[in-house]
Amino acid sequence: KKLCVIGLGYIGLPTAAVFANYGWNVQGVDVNDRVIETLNKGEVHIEEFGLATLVKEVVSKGYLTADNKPSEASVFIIAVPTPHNENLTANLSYLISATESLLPYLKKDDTIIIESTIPPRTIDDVVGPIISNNGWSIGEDVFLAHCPERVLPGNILKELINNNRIIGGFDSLSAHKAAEVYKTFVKGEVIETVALSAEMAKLMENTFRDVNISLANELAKISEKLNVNTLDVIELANLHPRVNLHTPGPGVGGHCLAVDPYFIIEKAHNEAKLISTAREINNSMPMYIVEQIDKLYQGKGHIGILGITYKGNVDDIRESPALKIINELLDKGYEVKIHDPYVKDESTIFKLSSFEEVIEGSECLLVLSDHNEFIKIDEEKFINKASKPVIFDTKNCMKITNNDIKYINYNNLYL
Ligand code: SAJ
Repeated sequence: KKLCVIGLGYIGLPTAAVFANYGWNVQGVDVNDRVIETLNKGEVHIEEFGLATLVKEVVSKGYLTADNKPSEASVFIIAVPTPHNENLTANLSYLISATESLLPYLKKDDTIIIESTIPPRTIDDVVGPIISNNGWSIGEDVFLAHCPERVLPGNILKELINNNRIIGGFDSLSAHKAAEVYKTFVKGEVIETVALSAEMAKLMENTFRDVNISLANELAKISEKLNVNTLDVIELANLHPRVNLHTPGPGVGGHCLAVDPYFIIEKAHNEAKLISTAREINNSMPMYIVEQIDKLYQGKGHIGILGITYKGNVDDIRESPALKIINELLDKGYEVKIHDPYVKDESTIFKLSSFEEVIEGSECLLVLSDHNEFIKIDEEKFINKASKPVIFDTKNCMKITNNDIKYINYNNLYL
């Protein structure tokens, strides 16, 4: 059983490692030589809970190897990024070149699976034709399916195995073939459907979450007008058995929620009104946070940033609202120091500092990611070193006990 995984990022690498752990002979392919070198040493280039141990094990046993081009396999899985272009349409160039790269190695009865998130109709209109134009009859000679990944960064290894899996076939035999592949380790349900439904379901999952978060962010803005304690309201409303308001924050980041809704908007611009508005609201939040800082500090002061990743306990800063907030604060003339225990210096243009450096002389600690490390901080040290011990916790993640610290979150921001 030979499997080739093209794209060794946040999804491809854990997927390759899990298949290798379940008895597949896996070849990982990436265009980045550093990724290949690291992996062949049994090491990982991304931070994900449990991944380093698993990779070390499967590489040392010889079940997982990495290379810069595919080779023959019975199953090909493509997990390359689908970023958006400047005009917010999907950039399918990595997906197209990954598909083309496997054509020379394709043989009868092979299965090709696209895990990358894609706009509706991409399997039928883009990937399918690349394969059939090469002389293959899909559903007879070779098989093609979209099996969108739905795992939560930070909990990927567990969710890969336990979540339900949607298998969208180009045709029903393709769906069946791809389902068999995932049944090697998926404990959740493996549901066969058509490619278009799988594409749309994946996008709607993230869009649902984005719209729901925008509702919470809108509530935060309404609360400012009405002097309402936002977080209390959400907690109370969520006591209703059929209500699940999400949580307001500094904006929505990451490579999924902040990107995927545009794939629907691109294909149904006039109809996707609520989805577009939700994106606008969530995109407005970084500026909204800066406005709150301005109200408190009128454009000058030392702001210490805690956390720049798009969410807690991950090292990913893609589309992170923190980056916009920091740039804006710097433009306005604030002195900004930044601490993030998950981010390596080389992955950001900003200079990173230790917690001690950040609190030194700070007028305000602005919390932008809910890392576990921030739940409890050394409050005494903060009080002693800060110029004013104020915390603005946009993620409502801290437990502050000392009353000498002025602690602000969405509950008391406007009081
Ligand atoms: N956020 C809020 N308020 C909330 C929840 C999240 O502001 O109540 C923010 C986070 O801080 C972050 C962003 O939203 O900036 C996205 O974080 P997330 O934890 O909601 O999701 P991701 O992007 O890490 O992963 C999502 C997941 N999708 C769903 O839960 C529907 C995951 O299951 C998908 O596999 C992943 O997108 C993906 O790859 O598509």
